[in-house]
Amino acid sequence: MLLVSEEVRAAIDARRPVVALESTIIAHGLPRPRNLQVALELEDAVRQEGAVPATIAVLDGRPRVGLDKEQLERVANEEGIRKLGHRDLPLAVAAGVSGATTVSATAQLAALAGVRVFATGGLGGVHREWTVTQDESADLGLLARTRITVVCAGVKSILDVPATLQRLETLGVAVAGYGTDRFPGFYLSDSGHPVDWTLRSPVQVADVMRAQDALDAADSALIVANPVPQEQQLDPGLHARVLADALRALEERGITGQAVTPFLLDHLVRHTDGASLDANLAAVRGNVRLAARIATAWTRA
Ligand code: PSU
Ligand code: MN
Repeated sequence: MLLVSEEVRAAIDARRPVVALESTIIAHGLPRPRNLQVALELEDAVRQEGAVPATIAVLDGRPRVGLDKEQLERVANEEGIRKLGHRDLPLAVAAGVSGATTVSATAQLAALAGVRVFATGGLGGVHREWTVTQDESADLGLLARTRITVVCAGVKSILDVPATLQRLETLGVAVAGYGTDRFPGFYLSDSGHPVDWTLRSPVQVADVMRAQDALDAADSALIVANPVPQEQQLDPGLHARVLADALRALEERGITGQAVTPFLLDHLVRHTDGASLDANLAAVRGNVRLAARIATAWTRA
């Protein structure tokens, strides 16, 4: 049922480095037409680092690992393309529809295909107002039982970051800062919260992955939290103001469920004159390059 592109299949079989990329960020996380450019640019960045990109999505009911340019264009431009978490995958397949995959769905399909390293922007997590809405991204539960290494700039700052870190602890998901002892804040280099572990090279990350395979029977993930460079972060004062605004607008409009994250991200882009987009892109670019280097160290391990 899973369609793995020829290039990705050949790389997996030859144990050459592959990096999985999600498609929700393209379809629902970035404004058009910039989104297609970014999708192509991220694939390029993976190649420049000597790895093979495997962007993941569902097209006409077929989950695909590795998209060609035309398929990437569909993800970026198709009107009404759905957002699919992992629970949606069987429903989308049976209905024959197309959808972009979130972190949870992408991680599930990547693991199924045998891709071990995955890069994204920021993970989903526990939303503010959780006590009322019970809104916690399915990303967390899936990462608790999927053997994959996710390189991200922490969790999205629109979330309740300390609550999300606590959930990751409870769920038994390993978290390490990359070159930092601070948990990154997506648009910001530092979320204001510490991490217990710091990794400083792709080889060190690969060592942890090997140890996971030897010791962890739960098949949980490894989160490598890689901060956006400080000179490219969003101005923290602007971030705080616009985010407060965005959260107010969310409540006023009564937006819930899957629409919450895209609404907040879009609000930040529009009310920071694109500065949040620049920070988001800087973070994703850094993550994609690091993921390629980790995948390389992993295939050599
Ligand atoms: N990171 C980004 N932009 C995004 C997302 C992550 O830089 O749009 C997406 C991811 O696909 C993540 C999803 O899995 O947002 C979380 O959505 P929700 O909160 O509805 O689970
Ligand atoms: Mn949610």
